[in-house]
Order: sequence, then structure tokens, then C-alpha cells
Amino acid sequence: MTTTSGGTDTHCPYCSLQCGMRLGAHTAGTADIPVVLERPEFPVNRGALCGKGRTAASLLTSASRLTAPLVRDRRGGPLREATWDEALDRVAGGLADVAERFGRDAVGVFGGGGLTNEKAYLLGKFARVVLGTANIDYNGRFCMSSAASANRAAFGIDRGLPFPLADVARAGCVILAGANPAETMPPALRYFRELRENGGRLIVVDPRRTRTAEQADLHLRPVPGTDLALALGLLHLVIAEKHVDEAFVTARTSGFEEARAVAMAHWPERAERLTGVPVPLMRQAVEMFAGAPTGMVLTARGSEQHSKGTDTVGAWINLCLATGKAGRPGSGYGCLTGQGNGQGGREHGQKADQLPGYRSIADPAARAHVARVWGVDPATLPGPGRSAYELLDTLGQDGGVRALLLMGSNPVVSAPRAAHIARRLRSLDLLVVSDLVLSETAALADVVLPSAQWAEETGTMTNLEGRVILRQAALAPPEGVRTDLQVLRELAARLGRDKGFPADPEEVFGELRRASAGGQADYAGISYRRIRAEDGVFWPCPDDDHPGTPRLFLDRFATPDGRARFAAVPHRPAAEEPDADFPLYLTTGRVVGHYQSGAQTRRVPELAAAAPGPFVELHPHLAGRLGVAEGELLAVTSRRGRAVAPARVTDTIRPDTVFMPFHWGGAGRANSLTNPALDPTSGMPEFKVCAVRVEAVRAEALRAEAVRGEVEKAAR
Ligand SMILES: Nc1nc2c(c(=O)[nH]1)N[C@H]1C(S)=C(S)[C@@H](COP(=O)(O)OP(=O)(O)OC[C@H]3O[C@@H](n4cnc5c(=O)[nH]c(N)nc54)[C@H](O)[C@@H]3O)O[C@H]1N2
Ligand SMILES: Nc1nc2c(c(=O)[nH]1)N[C@H]1C(S)=C(S)[C@@H](COP(=O)(O)OP(=O)(O)OC[C@H]3O[C@@H](n4cnc5c(=O)[nH]c(N)nc54)[C@H](O)[C@@H]3O)O[C@H]1N2
Ligand code: SF4
Ligand SMILES: [Mo]
Repeated sequence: MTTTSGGTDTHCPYCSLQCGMRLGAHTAGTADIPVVLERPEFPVNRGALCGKGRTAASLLTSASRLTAPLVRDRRGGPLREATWDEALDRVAGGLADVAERFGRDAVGVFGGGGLTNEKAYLLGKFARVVLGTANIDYNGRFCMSSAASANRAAFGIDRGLPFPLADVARAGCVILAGANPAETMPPALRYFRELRENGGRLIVVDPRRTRTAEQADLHLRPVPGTDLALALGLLHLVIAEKHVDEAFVTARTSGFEEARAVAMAHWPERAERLTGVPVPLMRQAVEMFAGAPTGMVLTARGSEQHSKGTDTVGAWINLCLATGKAGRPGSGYGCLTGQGNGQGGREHGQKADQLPGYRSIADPAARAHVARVWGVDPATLPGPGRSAYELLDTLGQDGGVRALLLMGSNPVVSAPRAAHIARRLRSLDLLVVSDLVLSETAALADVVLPSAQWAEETGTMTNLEGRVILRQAALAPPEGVRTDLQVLRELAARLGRDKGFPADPEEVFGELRRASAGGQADYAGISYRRIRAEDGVFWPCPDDDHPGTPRLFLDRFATPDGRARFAAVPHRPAAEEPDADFPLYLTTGRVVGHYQSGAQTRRVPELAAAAPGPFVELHPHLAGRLGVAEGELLAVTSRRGRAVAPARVTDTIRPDTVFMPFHWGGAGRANSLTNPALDPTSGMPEFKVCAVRVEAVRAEALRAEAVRGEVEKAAR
């Protein structure tokens, strides 16, 4: 029979909730099979896990994981197994060659928000010190970057939640805009339930009646891409109905007059016309929110992944500031960060414009500090590079990156206008991918480096609350697999840097502490020992005796004058609106059983069985018009491309909108359709709205025939 042994305290490999879990082992015969166990003491999830977390051990022993490096001898040829020495020599030689022929900035690095702090830090250092390139960015640009820039503008600092998640339960009213935690962070729902049990109200803003929206006291269903118009309409009503907290606005904010002027010119009736949300519902929302003693606005990707995401978040923050709901217990604006280390991954230097500790790479004092820690001359540090989509879009082009080291992302599935990005990746002189599995992107690489998994290496992650936690190694990686830190050390050595790239995570963390010291995201006082003893430590934590900072802004905001800044932002339309050729809105997002590009979760049999493939969600009215029934194939076409997937008919979606999850590559890839229009401040692409045409596949074939007929007729 099987027995289960004690286990190691660790955290889930997936989302930013970083649920605490214990990894034990079942002994079945002579084999030890890793198994996920509950860890009820960890405060954030208190033992609860979603299906992804519960099945997370499966990939550790999966036959589909990589256990040897792969190389391709010629373009178009097959990948074959290689020794580590051969693979690493090929990578180091190739990177050096491109740098020599095309300049250092022709070598690029693309990281991920799932990497530990130690990896993100060392990857940034590797790019700046070993490669000397400005061109490093990461997939977090596609995630919470708009909230990050709005947070910095308003509050002077970017920490997703300025309070522990449990504070949600103590708020009087919470507006959840563009977030679907019922699918994306199920254990977090507990706090929203407790909020309502305590008499607080929940308002959900989402074009779809999601499982989250079903639990709300009020559901507002804007047209995709119109949250900014909605937030302006709500601020107009707050002002018109005298809900402004004048004392708070005077004492703790700046810029109210300009924001007021914009909102007063934006009548609720105009907001209704743009958003489709009736004025009486807006009024109800304002009464609930402004009338509550405390309140929060929490946004996620639905509000943020737009070419105006920064302004939209700014408009939501305005609502908090005008009603005095910020900088006090139970109140504030927060962004629900997404990836496992979505918070820490954006603090320690894998961003194009950034150095560790959330420092700006353009700031001479920041450069001097970090250069000292790194033992280099500040003048040798490159300046800011291209943001993620711009970096990917110029791959293989004149003046663009020609050799790319990619670690922790699968852009062939997850980048906007993905077919174009796949073509760009193919045009590189050298593509190197470090991954656990042969993802769609790894499959295009010249060299694939098999990387260790979460439970096989130790490292810190910073969850959506700003709580730095420790993932402890529970077992050794299989033969043939190395950690990303080992890979960076080996590559650095081959490129002439024997020192400064330790493979021991705790040693890297020690250096990260020093590099971050004095920065905004100050980790100087955080140690592995403290994290173990304290269930995580909240940054900033500047020294060993500092308790950490669960709640920010209680006395002052982190701006130079201590005041939070209103944003004076008028509405503007989405980059692409429906028209006669593409008459519907497409929005995209997630389902509970899969994670991101699906590279990991599609290889977990239980998850693949529960959610086997992509689909197109559409309203019964639209289905009727198109003459399609549940399960029939639909072709969705945008100006970028086409995707085919079965229909899922549901009245939870607006009749003018279709929804696709983005977890699959191939014919049903949602990102064949999406629009890479970028937010000018954050570089965020417009994943959440573009214009499409939808047809039953049979109808589409007939139409194509007719078009061919027309063309032939015209040619005759
Ligand atoms: N199961 C699962 N969980 C995950 C992930 C995953 O891939 N799978 N990924 C993690 C990561 S990295 C992230 S970033 C988070 C994302 O977490 P969420 O932001 O909660 O997830 P999404 O499904 O992308 O988007 C949320 C909602 O936005 C709505 N929406 C679309 N357009 C608009 C709009 O214009 N306005 C408004 N207000 N809403 C709109 C969609 O209908 C959707 O229900 O999830 C994390 N957790
Ligand atoms: N249409 C549409 N597209 C979207 C979104 C959307 O809402 N709609 N959301 C966007 C968002 S918010 C995000 S965060 C991105 C995410 O999209 P991706 O960046 O593609 O994220 P993942 O699928 O998590 O990719 C991580 C890859 O790294 C591997 N990996 C995991 N851990 C490690 C590690 O420690 N080391 C190494 N070397 N590899 C590792 C995994 O196997 C996987 O192949 O997608 C974006 N794309
Ligand atoms: S909610 Fe996120 S962290 Fe928690 S078990 Fe699920 S995927 Fe893992
Ligand atoms: Mo994300």
C-alpha cells in the first residue's frame, strides 16, 4: 500500500496568490511519488488550493518534461539531444558572435514573472554586466504593467496591493474591475465572501456575468474597452451628489481640480452611451461605494490590458481619492497581480528601464549604487531598452535583436499578434529557450535548455500582497536537468565572468538584498531565516530589525510631497472598434483549469481532461443569427489573423461580444487575433479588446468561395 511522509513547506508553482502547500511523497512499491499536501497554517490561502495547485506535482515526474539539452544543427532541421557542454558552448559562442557582428544591443533577453526573485535579479545582471545589452524585458509587460505605471504616478510606488489580502474582508465596499478571481484565484474568494458576511458590498465590473460577478451585490457590464468612460461617469456622480471627502482631498492629495474638470465634462448619460451601463446602475454603485465607511477598488487584467490601461487605472484611483478611500485601514486601490512572482519579477531588474530595488536605470544615483554592488563602472551599464512587444516585434530585423535568450515565457502562444511574433522568432540568428517542457516557443529554438522545476530548487517569490515568501526545494532535479541559476553561472563563465554569478540561491538573495537596499522595493532586512519564521515578510524592509510593511500609505503616500496625485484623463476609444467588416468585440482571458500559455497545465492529465481545448463564448442571440449550435466550429477573424474553435453558447456574455481563453496554441490560438496596439506609458498591448468577424466554418467556406467567384469574375 502507499504511505505519505511528512513533506516540505513550499508554495504553488503558478499564480500570484502563491498558496502555501506542503510537498510530500507517496511511497508506492519502491518509487517515491511527489504529492501536494495541505498547509493550513499559511495565512493567505489557509490550506485551500485550486485544481492547478492540487495537481502541481504531476509535472515533476511527467514523461513530457525535458531532461536533456536539445540543439538544432541547421535551420529547418530537427532538434537533437546534446550534452550540456555542447549546448552551453553553442549558446555562449552564438551570443558572442552576434554581439561582435551587430553590436551588444543585438543580443536580447526575455524573462518571466514566474521566475524567482533570485533568477530575475541574476538575469538582469547577466544582461547588463555580461552581455552589456540594453534589450532585456519580460512577459510582465503583458500583465500588470498598466497598473504599475498608474500606481507610480498616483502613489509614487508600485506595490500591487498596499495591504494584506485579508483586509478585503474588512472593507465596507469593494469594486472589482476586470477581475475574475473565481477562475483565476479561487482560494482568494474566501475574503470576498467574508466581506459580504461582514455586511460589506461587492460590485463587479465585467462585460461577462462570470462566476465572480454572480456573487456580487451589483454587476456592471460595460462594453469591452470602456472602463475609463465608466470610471469618469462614476466620478461625475460622486462630485455632483456631494460625496467628495473634502478634508481628505485637501490634506492628502493633489490635482483634484484638473480631474474634476475632466469628470464634470463627462456626463453620466455620455458614460451610458459609451459603456452600455445604465445611469441608474451607476448611481447605485456610487451610493454603495461612496456611502460605505471604507472601500477599495481592485483591478485586474480586464481593466488594465488596454492601449489606455494606465489612464483607466488612474481613473479608478481617482474614485478612491475623491471619496477618501485610500491611505487608511480598510481602504485603498489595489492591483491583483497575476504571475507567481509578478510582483518581485518587476522589482529587480529584468525590466527594460529598471535596476534592482525598483530603481530607474536612467537615474545616475541608482546606477552608481548598483554598479558598486556589481563591482563595475556605472558608465558601462546600458541605458533603457525596448519594451516586450517592441523587442519581439523587431527580432531579426535591421537594428533589432538577432540573438535572444528566453527564460520563463511562451510568446508563440501568449504574445499579441502571435503569428507575426512566431515569424519574428524564426528570423533570429540564434534563439535559446530555457524551459521545463518543449513549449511552442521552445520548439522554434536553436538551443533548448531543460530547466529544473519549482519543487527542485529554492528561491523567493513576492506574492500579490508584496509578501516575500520562500519556495523550498523538496527534491533533487532529475539527471540531465539544471537550474536557471546554474545556466547563468555557466554562460557567464564562458563569456569571461567567473565571479558574480553564484548558483546558490541564498547567496544570490544576499546580493539582491544589498542591491535593493535604499531602493523603493527594499529587501535589505529580509532573509530566508526570517521568511521561514514569519510566514513571509512584506517589503519595504530596510534592516534586520524592521518588521516589514504590510500596509503602505497610512501616514503619507510615497510621492515627493507625500500626497496622492489625481489623474486628469479624458476618455478615448479602443485602438480598434467594430465596423462593417469586423462587427463584434473580441475579449480574451482565462479559465480555472489552465495557466497562461498552457505549456504546463496542458501537460497535466487531470487538467487537460477537464478543459481539453479552446472555445468561443457567444450569446444565444448571436449564435441564432449565425445559425450555430453549441459545439459547432466557429471561425473568428480579425485584421491580424484567424482562429477556429467550437462555440460555447451562453447568455452570460453581451450579444455584441465574444470571448476566447488564450491557453492554447494551434488553430484555436486567441492571440492569432489580438491587437498589439500599445499603451504609450506602460507598453501594455490591447489583449482585452479588438474587432472581429465570426462565422460558422461552413458559412465561412461558402463565403470564401463566393469571394473567389467575385475575384474570378472581375479578372475575366
Ligand atoms: N486559472 C488561471 N488563473 C490565473 C492565470 C491563468 O492563466 N489561469 N493567470 C494568472 C495571471 S498571470 C493573471 S494576470 C491573472 C489574471 O486574472 P484576471 O484578470 O482575473 O483574468 P482574465 O480572465 O484575464 O480577465 C478578467 C476578466 O476581465 C474581463 N474583461 C474583459 N474585457 C474587459 C473590459 O474591457 N473591462 C472589464 N472591466 N473587464 C473586462 C473578462 O471578461 C474576464 O472575466 O490570473 C492569474 N491566475
Ligand atoms: N489574449 C491574451 N493573451 C495574454 C493574456 C490575456 O489575458 N489574453 N494575458 C497576458 C498575461 S497577463 C501574461 S502574464 C502572459 C503570460 O504568458 P507566458 O509568458 O507565455 O506565460 P507562461 O505560459 O506562464 O510561460 C512560462 C513558460 O516558462 C516555463 N517556465 C515556468 N517556470 C519556469 C522556470 O522557473 N524557468 C524556466 N526556464 N522556465 C519556466 C513554462 O513551462 C512556460 O513554457 O500572457 C499574456 N497573454
Ligand atoms: S490559486 Fe494560484 S497559487 Fe493558489 S493553488 Fe491555484 S494556481 Fe496555485
Ligand atoms: Mo499575468
